[in-house]
Amino acid sequence: MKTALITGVTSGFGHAIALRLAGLGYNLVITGRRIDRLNELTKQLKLDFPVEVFPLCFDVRDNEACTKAIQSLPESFQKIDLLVNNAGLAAGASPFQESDLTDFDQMIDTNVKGLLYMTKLIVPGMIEQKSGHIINISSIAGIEVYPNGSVYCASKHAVNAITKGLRIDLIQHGIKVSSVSPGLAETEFSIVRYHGNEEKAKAVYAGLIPLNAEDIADTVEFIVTRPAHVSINDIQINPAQQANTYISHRNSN
Ligand code: NDP
Ligand code: 8X3
Repeated sequence: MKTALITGVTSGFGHAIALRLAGLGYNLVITGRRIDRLNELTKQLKLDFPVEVFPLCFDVRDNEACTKAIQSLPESFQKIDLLVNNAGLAAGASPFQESDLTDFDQMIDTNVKGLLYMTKLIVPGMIEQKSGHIINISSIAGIEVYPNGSVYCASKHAVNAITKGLRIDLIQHGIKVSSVSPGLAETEFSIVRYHGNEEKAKAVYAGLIPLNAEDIADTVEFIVTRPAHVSINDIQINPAQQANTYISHRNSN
């Protein structure tokens, strides 16, 4: 049986990806900061699927915490076949000059440095076993830059550069590296971005049917179920009503 480590399973994409991979028969290492949600998901996964699950509660911004968490894995969970770097966020949606530096730090530290810390910890094992797959959850924000999103977009552009670099450096070790770049998707993402303002968060999706977490789990399932000789490098997925960052066809009522 293969083992997948997914970061950020306490909500949204990560939660759906965990359930989907369990359905595909992966044993799981699941991570996040909210212990109650982590424990609840662990219980659900163990009840619903014949898989082993090991929850790890830590903040991906803290390299020491990441290292301790990975070192604490029991032997049966130490061989990671699939790493899904999903934990991430946008914080704030204001012009650069009006934005808060702590929001900048949080996005760069989570989306870029957290992803680097986790990848650095998992890659040596994959090199040793001469196989593995890393899926980075990026964003349409890694492809286009939109108003009031400079640092979030920068963080996801960085994710794309890291993805491409890893793909080049790890190919000799039989490790696949993929990215998934969703457009508008309704999870807790916008509530987090607007610091808990649910009205502003809801308005992001007004007049269109956004992607949902299951759509992203579908995409991850497609990527991991290709034959060994096929690598899905990058997938960009949008709601049917979103052409790009700037053009969405929204219903008027
Ligand atoms: P959610 O807010 O629903 O989920 C984010 C997850 O990331 C949570 O499980 C959260 O767990 C975890 N997380 C955030 N910060 C940290 C941290 N410092 N340490 C550990 N875990 C952390 O958002 P989504 O599911 O939508 O987002 C998942 C990924 O998808 C992100 O990388 C996001 O940028 C990307 N994305 C989202 C899109 C969208 O429109 N929704 C579109 C494109 C990409 P906890 O709080 O428990 O730590
Ligand atoms: C989240 C999607 O459009 O807000 O990554 O950048 S968007």
